Amino acid sequence: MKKAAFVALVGRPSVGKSTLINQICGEKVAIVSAVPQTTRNAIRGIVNREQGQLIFVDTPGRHNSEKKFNKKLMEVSGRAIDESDLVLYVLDASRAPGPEESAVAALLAPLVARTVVAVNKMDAHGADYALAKEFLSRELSGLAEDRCLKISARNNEGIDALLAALYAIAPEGDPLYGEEYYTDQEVDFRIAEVIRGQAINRLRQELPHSLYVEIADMEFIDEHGVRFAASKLPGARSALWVRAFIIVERESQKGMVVGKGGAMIKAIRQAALKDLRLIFDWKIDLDLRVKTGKDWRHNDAALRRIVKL
Ligand SMILES: Nc1nc2c(ncn2[C@@H]2O[C@H](COP(=O)(O)OP(=O)(O)OP(=O)(O)O)[C@@H](O)[C@H]2O)c(=O)[nH]1
Ligand SMILES: [Mg+2]
Repeated sequence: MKKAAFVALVGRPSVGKSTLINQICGEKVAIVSAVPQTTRNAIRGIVNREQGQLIFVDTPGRHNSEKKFNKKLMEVSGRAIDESDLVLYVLDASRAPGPEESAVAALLAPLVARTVVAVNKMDAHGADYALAKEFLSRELSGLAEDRCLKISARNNEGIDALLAALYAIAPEGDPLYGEEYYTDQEVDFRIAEVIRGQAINRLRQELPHSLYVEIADMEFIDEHGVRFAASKLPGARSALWVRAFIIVERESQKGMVVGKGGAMIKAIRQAALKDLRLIFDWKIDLDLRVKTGKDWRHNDAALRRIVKL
């Protein structure tokens, strides 16, 4: 019988969970940036090997803060852990573990029998595996020796051994997804994330945290030029037309996203289109605009829509 398991990727912000899920799946499933708390949703990436199917669930980085927005992200992470068979705990070897790392280890301690640890960024300057091991033997003491692996997600090193360790403890089961799938994300979510990724990587200070992307309208255009609502997929789709908004918290932030003479929004749009062409086969036309969603991070209804559980 083959194996099948949900594997939650868990760890502090910026340890490289999303970089890792992308390497494991061989596709850009989740957006990556140097800004902490980039991931806001549980994002699935599917891997099929001879041993069976593993469904990886990328999660928001675990951070200690009482802010409404952070608490929502922690809820997403908590739920993904609860709903998964296995946990892949990711640490950053180039940063000494502090109280926030201890909080993650304490959360995972009761789950140690179904946890595999990846000590990431072994390529980085100052990476210290011995320090990470010492931390783990103290704070995740039940972890078996062969369940802790050195990796570099960025350089694609150590991934096969990591997968082998996960398959070794995965339960038996039938695959949930057909082999042709590597993610189950909706088209509109994926497009919004690609745009957000390109925006985050170009903007500074508080802006990456202050923005989200909303797909306002989406139509497929068939080979005869007939337009269809995105929900009614025509057989042959030759093009996709999308109108999206980058939404910021304050009126004063709009100008920074638009840039001088519109240069910033133009660069975000072009880079997003380049990414989207790699993901989708269709020709994509993107109408990208900026608007204000006042203080959306403090608004329950907005948060429910943006950080879906
Ligand atoms: N040197 C090095 N950098 C890495 C590695 N993996 C990820 N990074 C970098 O670390 C930063 C954060 O990577 P992400 O994959 O977005 O981290 P994350 O854990 O998903 O972060 P959140 O979504 O905010 O929780 C990016 O700048 C990555 O390029 C690695 O193996 N080595
Ligand atoms: Mg991430």
